[in-house]
Amino acid sequence: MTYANLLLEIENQVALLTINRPKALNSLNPQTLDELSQAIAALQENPEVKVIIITGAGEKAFVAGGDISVMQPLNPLEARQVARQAQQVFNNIEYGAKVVIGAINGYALGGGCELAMACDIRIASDNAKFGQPEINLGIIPGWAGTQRLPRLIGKGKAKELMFTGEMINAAEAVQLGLANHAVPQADLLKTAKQMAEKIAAKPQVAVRLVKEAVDKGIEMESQKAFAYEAELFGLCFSTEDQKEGMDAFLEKRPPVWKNR
Ligand code: CO8
Repeated sequence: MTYANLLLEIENQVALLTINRPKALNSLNPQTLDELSQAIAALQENPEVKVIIITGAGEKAFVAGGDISVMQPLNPLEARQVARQAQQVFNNIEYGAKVVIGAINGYALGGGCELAMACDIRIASDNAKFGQPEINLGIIPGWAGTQRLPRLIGKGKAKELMFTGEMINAAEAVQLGLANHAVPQADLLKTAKQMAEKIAAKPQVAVRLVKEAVDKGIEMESQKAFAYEAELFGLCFSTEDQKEGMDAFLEKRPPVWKNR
């Protein structure tokens, strides 16, 4: 499948999906969002892919937000529809089966920061800038930023970023827990691929269940979340990989995962 505004490479069970509109700093217009939706859905189903990396084309931007020229004339119902549409795409990233790593290679602003936050892990290059500058356009974040940002960094800091619209750099993002690591730009994709391959080499049912336990459990009241974790923990004991992992440990040999 080829896309007008995305590039896709698959190597060593890792898909590298690049948002490719560098002239508009990879801002997301409806076509790019549609393509992102299709590409994510296809990669979630592709048995050759275990981990997905999302990045932006060029050295300047991951994604500089929703395309402001497209948003400018929207009426309230259209704006609500655009908000729901992108939220759905980002939900398919956060709640989909595969691990998604954001390789944040520059500006991650507005909808770009919201896309980054839907990823499971964010690795930032040293030139990255994160922010929710919607306030400067007279709007609020509409692609779940008001919800994912406080969940990631706490209410106070999230409100400060959204009230002021100020950008933070990669080191500040790491300090706040918005990015997992900051690396030199030249090392960004190598670091993301190494992490992706490390995760791809783990037993995939357990990887998926970690993701489900965290993403669904965090939305629940704690006693229900503990019970949910116990259910998923029990489910691990229906897999061949649980037997293999424990046999291998006791036999003092490396495990051979079957991913089932
Ligand atoms: N939308 C459309 N075009 C953009 C965007 C954007 N978000 N960001 C940059 N561009 C375009 C510029 O217009 C410019 O185009 P051209 O060359 O044709 O004039 C080109 O990209 C390069 O940008 P700049 O010349 O501005 O580059 P600078 O290095 O001077 O500045 C910045 C870089 C600081 C990133 C600057 O471009 C900027 O401030 N961009 C806007 C950032 C922003 O406000 N993002 C949030 C947008 S709102 C959003 O994401 C909300 C999503 C939820 C919507 C809910 C549904 C309705």
